[in-house]
Amino acid sequence: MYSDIFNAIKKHNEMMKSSIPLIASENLTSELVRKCYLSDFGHRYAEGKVGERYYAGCKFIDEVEDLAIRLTKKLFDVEHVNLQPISGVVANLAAFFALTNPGDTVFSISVPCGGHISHDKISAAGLRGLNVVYYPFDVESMNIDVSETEKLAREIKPKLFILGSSLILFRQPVREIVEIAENLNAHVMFDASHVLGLIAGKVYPNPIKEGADVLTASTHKTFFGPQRALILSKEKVAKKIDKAVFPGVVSNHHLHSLAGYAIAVMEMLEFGEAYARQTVRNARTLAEKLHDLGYKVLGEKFGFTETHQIAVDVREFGGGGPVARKLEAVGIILNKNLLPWDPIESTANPSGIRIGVQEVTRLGMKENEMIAIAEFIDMALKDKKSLQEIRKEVAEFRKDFQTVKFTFEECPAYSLC
Ligand code: DSN
Repeated sequence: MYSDIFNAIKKHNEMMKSSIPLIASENLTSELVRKCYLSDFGHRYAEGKVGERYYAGCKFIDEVEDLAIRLTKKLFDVEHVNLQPISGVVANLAAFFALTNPGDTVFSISVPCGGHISHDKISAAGLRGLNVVYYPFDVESMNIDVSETEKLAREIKPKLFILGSSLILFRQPVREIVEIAENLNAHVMFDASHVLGLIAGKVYPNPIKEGADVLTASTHKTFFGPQRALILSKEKVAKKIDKAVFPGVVSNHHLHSLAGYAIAVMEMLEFGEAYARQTVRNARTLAEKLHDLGYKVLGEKFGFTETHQIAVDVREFGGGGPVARKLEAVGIILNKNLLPWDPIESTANPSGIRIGVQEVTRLGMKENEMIAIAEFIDMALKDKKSLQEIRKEVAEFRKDFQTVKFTFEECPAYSLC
């Protein structure tokens, strides 16, 4: 029955309302963005570019896409923008088609070191027939080892350097990699899915300004958008990127969420800097508190984090699998995560957990709430109270944070059902 679907959504909303959402790849959209999802744009097709569509009836869709492109150029100060990829993996696949040929060697960050699956053989890079070599990686700084990379690059001569990660604690050495790439006549792309909102908010450097040729990103992690993606690039690769997106890997580009994305860019232009600053402050506060409570938070020598993320080695508590399940039982929702020393096969119970504070920041939480969250985690993992008792306290704590902030009209976090 159709009511089963709405009941499931209702129960999901109730669960989320009383929980602390800490998945680093998620966020909430404002009601203004959500309204766009319900519009007739979601029933239409608009293949092609603004003003050059293959379908009639697109003149108002053109207005929206044109404005979204202009605002995105303003926000990121870039030469070229393509807003048509419908997900981060699709954006990466398009970038690989534009910048490489099958059989080319590319550098990427391995999944245990934080890289995204689409940068690897099992996903988009493999589908393009690329030979993937992993960057030498320094665990202490949780970053690429530039000098070892330079030596290896001279040997293997990659055609593309892929930067950006799913577990990204610190600024990656874009300028240094660009210098290495220039000597080899190779391209550099940065997958900014996780840090797009931090780039928009000017707390994370813009990789295009640092010399990368292409930036791909999903638009819904630290950015305020619905689930879709974009590609920013220098003009010199613009034509190849556009062709790889359409007719390459995208047909229709989901126009209701494109309209929602346009609203999200306006929100970012207005509120992005305040939001990004608070997000990084929150991440540092939570990391420091967890460290004070005795947890093995990665990146200690470097201040734990420069992003929305924190990584914790939880092997002494049974590993990331049992820890994520126990925290879910008290209403703290996060994910188990591979850490650099983990074999790729250990995804069921890796060493770590990854924590993202971008969503709780959008709900209006600040430093004091980060300290409370660290204490809830500690209570649960050290069995200081029963799980039921902590679950109740988490729900009580969450009652004060039920609206989406950093938007033109503050709105309920969960609107359907
Ligand atoms: N795998 C997602 C993440 O959680 O980072 C992104 O696709």
